[in-house]
Amino acid sequence: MKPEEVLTLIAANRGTAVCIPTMTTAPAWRTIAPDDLSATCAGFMGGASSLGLGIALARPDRRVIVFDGDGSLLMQLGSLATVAGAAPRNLVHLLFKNGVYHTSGAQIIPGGLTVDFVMMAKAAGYRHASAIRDIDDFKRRLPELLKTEGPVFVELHTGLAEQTPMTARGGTPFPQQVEELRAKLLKPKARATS
Ligand SMILES: Cc1ncc(C[n+]2csc(CCOP(=O)(O)OP(=O)(O)O)c2C)c(N)n1
Ligand SMILES: [Mg+2]
Repeated sequence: MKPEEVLTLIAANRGTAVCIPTMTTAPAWRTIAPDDLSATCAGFMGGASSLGLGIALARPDRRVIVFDGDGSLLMQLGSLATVAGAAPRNLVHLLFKNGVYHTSGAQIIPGGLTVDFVMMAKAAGYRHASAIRDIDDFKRRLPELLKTEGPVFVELHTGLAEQTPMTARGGTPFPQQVEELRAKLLKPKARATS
């Protein structure tokens, strides 16, 4: 699957979900879904699901969709147990499995494409974990996956993105993204009554 096609389908189906892109999904998402409810996990390999978990726990009324990288998840495998242990019903953890550290030069990740992240997520305790290899299958299953009780994990077999954060630099600085997301998500505080 082309990551850009996957992201385009997510943009069409996400509704009011908060999205957390990282690595090569970040520049593509900026183009496909500008100004939406999202915060990019930049630089912190394996941090996307933790960022998503925090938002999911703070806002159980909203879906949170994490777009993770396979090299990043390998670096923070413990995050699977953290997410499963917290058991957020509204979290969807999508893994963009391309077999390489594309952002840093496309070096092959440990195990290449053979690592079975679905088994790992299931073993950690995710309520649902499955793999998708075909874009038509993804299109068909996505609406249901976004409604499934989480934590949901999906290993998406993708090719390489057209851009990486190194070839397409820019984007809103992280602290500003957080401020903007906070402003959009926070309801005005109830005024104190005397
Ligand atoms: C601890 C740490 N080591 C190395 C890096 C450098 N680095 C930045 S992105 C990246 C590769 C990310 O690969 P992956 O998560 O598979 O995402 P992809 O680029 O393939 O979308 C690396 C090694 C880093 N940011 N942090
Ligand atoms: Mg990768």
